[in-house]
Amino acid sequence: MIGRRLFAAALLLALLSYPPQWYPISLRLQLTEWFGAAGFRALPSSVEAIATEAEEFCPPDPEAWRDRQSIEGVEIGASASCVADNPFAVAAFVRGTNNVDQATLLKSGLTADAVVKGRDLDGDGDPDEIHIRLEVAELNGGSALVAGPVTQYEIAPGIRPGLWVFAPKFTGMAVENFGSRRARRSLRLPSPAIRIEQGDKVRITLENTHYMPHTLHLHGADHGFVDVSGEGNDGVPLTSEIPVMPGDARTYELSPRQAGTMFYHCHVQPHVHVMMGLQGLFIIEENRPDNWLQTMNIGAGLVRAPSRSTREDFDREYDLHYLDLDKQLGERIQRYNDPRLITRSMHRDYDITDSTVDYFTLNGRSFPYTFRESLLVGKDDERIKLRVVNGGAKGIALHTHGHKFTVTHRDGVELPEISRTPQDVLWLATTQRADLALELVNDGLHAYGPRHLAVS
Ligand SMILES: [Cu+2]
Repeated sequence: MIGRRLFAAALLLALLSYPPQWYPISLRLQLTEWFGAAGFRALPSSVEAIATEAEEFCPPDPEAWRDRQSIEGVEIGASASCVADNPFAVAAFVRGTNNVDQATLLKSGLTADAVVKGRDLDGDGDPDEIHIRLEVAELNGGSALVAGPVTQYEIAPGIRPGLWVFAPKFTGMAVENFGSRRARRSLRLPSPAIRIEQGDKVRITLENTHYMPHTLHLHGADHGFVDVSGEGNDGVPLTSEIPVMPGDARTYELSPRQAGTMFYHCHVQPHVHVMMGLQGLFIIEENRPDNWLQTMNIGAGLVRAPSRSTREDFDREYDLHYLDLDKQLGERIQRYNDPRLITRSMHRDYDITDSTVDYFTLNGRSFPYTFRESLLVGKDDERIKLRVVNGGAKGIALHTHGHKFTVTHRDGVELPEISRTPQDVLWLATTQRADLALELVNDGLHAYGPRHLAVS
C-alpha cells in the first residue's frame, strides 16, 4: 500500500518537474488558452482582405513626354520617371518663353512672359538677361462646395496633404480639365528648381496669386538687401520690406558673383510657409560660353537639358529635393475655407514646438511613388551630378546603397580637393545643400549585379 502511494507520488513529482517547454506544442497552446502566459497570446481571427484594383504602374504617356527628343534645337534627354516633365516646357525654359514659336508655347502651357530671356551682355553666345515670373498655388485645399480636397495632388496613393508651392506662370486652369479635380501635371511639389548663370542680370517677379502675403528670399545667393530704388530685395519681411500682399507683385533683382547650389523660400511666418512647400533649389551655374540653361526644373529630378558647365564633367544631373511634412499643419487648409480662419489656425494655434513629421517626400513623392518617379537612373561607369537639399524640419542621413559619392560642394561653396573623400552616407541638416559626384563604377566594396560577378 505504502509502496503504491510512494510510486504515485514519485510519478506526480516527475510529471510536475517535466519542463513545460518540452510539452507537445498542442498541449502548450491548450494550457496557455486555459491559464494564459506572458509570452503568448492567441492570434486574432483573420479578416478577409477587400480586393482593391491595382493602380497601373505608370499612367499613360500618349504624347511621349518621356522620350528623348529635340524641340526648337533643344536636346531633351529621355526621362525614366513615369510622370515626365512636359518637354515643350523644358524647351521654352531653355530658349525663353519669348523666343519659342507659338505652337511650342501653346504646348508648354506657359505664358509668354513666364521666362523672358534678353540680351547676351558678355557676347559669349547665351542670354544674360533673365526675367522669371513666379506664382503661388495651393494644392489639396478644402472647399465648402465639394467634399474632399480640390486641386488634388497625391504624394502617394490616396495621400493628399495640404500644400503651397511656387509655380511658373501658366495659362489656363490649375486642374487637368473641367471634369477633373486633379492638379495639372506641372503644378506639383516641390516648387521648381530655378537655374541661372553666374553674372546673369536676373529679375524674379513674385506675382502673389494666393490669399496670404508671401515673399521671396534667395538664401545663399549674392544679392542686394534693397534695390536701387530703396525697395526691399531680401525677401525678409519687416526688415527689408513688407510682404507681397495678395494680388500684388514685387520684382527681386540679383546678379550673383558666385556659382553654387542655393535655396529660395518664402520668409513670411517661415516655420509655417516654408514647411507648407514654399521652398525650392536655386542653382547658380558657372559661366561658360554658349551655356543655355533649363531655367526651371519642375518637380526637380533629372535635368533633361543640362548646362554646358555640368556636361563638361558629368554624364547626367539630378536635382534632389527632400521635404518632410506635418499632417496636422497641412490639414488646416482643408479644415477651413476662409483665409481668416486659416491664418488664425496656422499662425496662432499651430505650435511648432509640438510638431511631428508624418510624410517624407523626395522630389514631391513618398513611397511607393518614389519607385516610379524619384528615380536615379544611370549606366555603368557614368559620373552623375546630384544637387541635394534637405528642405525638411529634421536632419537626414542620405545613403547611396551600393555606390560611393564625393561631396564637391557644401551649401554652394566648392570644397578644396584635399577635403574630398568618397563616402556613402551624408548627414544633411535642415536647408543644407550638397553637390555630390556619384560614380557608377564597381569599386569592389558593395553588392553588385550578376554582370559584375562574371569572372573573365
Ligand atoms: Cu509665404
